Amino acid sequence: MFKFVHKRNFEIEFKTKMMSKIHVLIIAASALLVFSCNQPQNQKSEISENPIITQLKHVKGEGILFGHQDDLAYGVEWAYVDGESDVKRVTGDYPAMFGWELGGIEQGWDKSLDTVPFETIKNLAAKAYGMGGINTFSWHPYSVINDSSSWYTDSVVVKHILPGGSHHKEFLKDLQAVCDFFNDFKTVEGEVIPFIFRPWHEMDGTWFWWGSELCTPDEFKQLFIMTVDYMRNQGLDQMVVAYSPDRKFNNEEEYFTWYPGHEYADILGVDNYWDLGQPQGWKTAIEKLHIVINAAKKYNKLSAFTESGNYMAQDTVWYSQKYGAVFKDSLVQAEISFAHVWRNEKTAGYYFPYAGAAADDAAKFLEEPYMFLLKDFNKAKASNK
Ligand code: BMA
Repeated sequence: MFKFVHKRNFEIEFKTKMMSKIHVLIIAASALLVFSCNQPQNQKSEISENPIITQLKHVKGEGILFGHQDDLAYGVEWAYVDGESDVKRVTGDYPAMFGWELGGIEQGWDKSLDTVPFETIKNLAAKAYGMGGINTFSWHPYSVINDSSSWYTDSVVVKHILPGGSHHKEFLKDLQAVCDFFNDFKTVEGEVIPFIFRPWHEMDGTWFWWGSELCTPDEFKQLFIMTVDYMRNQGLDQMVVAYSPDRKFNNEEEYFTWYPGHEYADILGVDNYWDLGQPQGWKTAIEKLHIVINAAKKYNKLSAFTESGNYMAQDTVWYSQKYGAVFKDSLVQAEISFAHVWRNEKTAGYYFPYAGAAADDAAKFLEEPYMFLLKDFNKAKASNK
């Protein structure tokens, strides 16, 4: 079993009135040396970081993990073909990150709202883990207030599902279904599989019932905290949490408007489709990522471009020249951990090109040495820095 301990920042204040700064430094350094020499080895091993965090830190600056939603389950021209993947068809390799959707699990459905059976998700995600990949999960639940989808924005929901709210208990049943899924997400040998959970994303937008027009920042934070606390109390220590607003912020303060606090987020992300659809929009996308990166650096978090994609390959040079332009930026290359694009579905729309000129363009972008597919990621993990 893993034992994960969340790191906290320790601050030490030195009183400098009576002593010179150099004097203080010498004393502090000697004290640290004596302290660390006296620590028994087993005390260190108790603090073990989540393996996803360790891996992402290890490859940071070397490569950005490319991710794709539902990649192993279906593509535009196929579904449930063992070993198949649109990213692999186009590039010759699997993505390094695999995204999955849990919406519908709270309804007691066998399949997600994107029609993938939950058992299949579990098996394919375990397979992805076995191949060396990282899994990230989103959840677009129906609301317990009106039994409508995440995209139904005619009713206030959040405040009613918080502790003390009229539908709190009902919501916890929904959350329990998510916990049950993760508690059963293991390898065939019964090993717990670490995963990223990215709940309540794009809250700064207005298209979800947890969006900015239907709850206050404080209510949203309570929702996020309640969700993560509940899941951690279920023993899901293998979970890494991502905070992932849409692109509607212009500075760090705005970025953190909905932030639940450092204890509740390991990865600072941003979803951004919009800017990359605008002329020169990649410049804006970089600006947004810089805000995320600088915040992550300040608070010792990882940063990620948590969602994007080009709808139906409408722009055949989007991958190399729009999205691709973002990752040419040196700060982005040095700091961003992963870049995830949305699913490939024929009628709902695909976001990674599966054939033709746009697919060649995506392949070209993914040949960049700093974009990691699965083999690149596995190779980098194996190397000692
Ligand atoms: C959206 C679309 C929907 C899908 C939802 C949840 O962006 O792809 O078709 O149901 O995400 O995955």
